[in-house]
Amino acid sequence: MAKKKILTIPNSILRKVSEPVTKIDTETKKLMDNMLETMYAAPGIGLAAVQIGVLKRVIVIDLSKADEKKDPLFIINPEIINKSNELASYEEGCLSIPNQFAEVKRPISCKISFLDYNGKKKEISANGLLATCIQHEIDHLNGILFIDHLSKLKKDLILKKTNKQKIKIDRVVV
Ligand code: GNR
Ligand code: NI
Repeated sequence: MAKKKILTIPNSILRKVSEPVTKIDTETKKLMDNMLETMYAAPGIGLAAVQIGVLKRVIVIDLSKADEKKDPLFIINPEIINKSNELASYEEGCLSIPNQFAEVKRPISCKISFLDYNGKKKEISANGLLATCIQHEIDHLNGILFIDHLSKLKKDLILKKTNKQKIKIDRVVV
């Protein structure tokens, strides 16, 4: 396995739509292994392939706590079967938007079908943090970021703070 660099805004790759996986071969498995290692190292609870620059519809999620056994979920070519009308607000963050957090309202539960690590077709019904995380990651596959769900005012504030952060980092490097 290898830890990869996580792309951050304003990298335009993050705005591209990812392509479905057509064959779950050793290359796809290597991608998933690398994504998992990158996510654990970050650390994060979810990661979409596009975040390491690979435009394929692949997601990894692990909601297990630090003191628990790891419980990775591999999601390939997810399809949303249904979403609840009821919404819930969660404070979201994104590894591609470092250090910024905001409340995002999304359907409180959803059901998806997908292919697992071995290419087996599966379905899961999710609620709470898992439902939020699945929707956040599926958004990535479509070039959408959590800040796109905020008001223009809140979104612009986060973009401004991210730019400021980047300028600071550049100053240190130069
Ligand atoms: O690590 C992450 N935490 C998180 C918290 C609330 C809602 C969504 C997330 S996903 C995020 C990792 C990430 O950026 N995945 O794309
Ligand atoms: Ni994210």
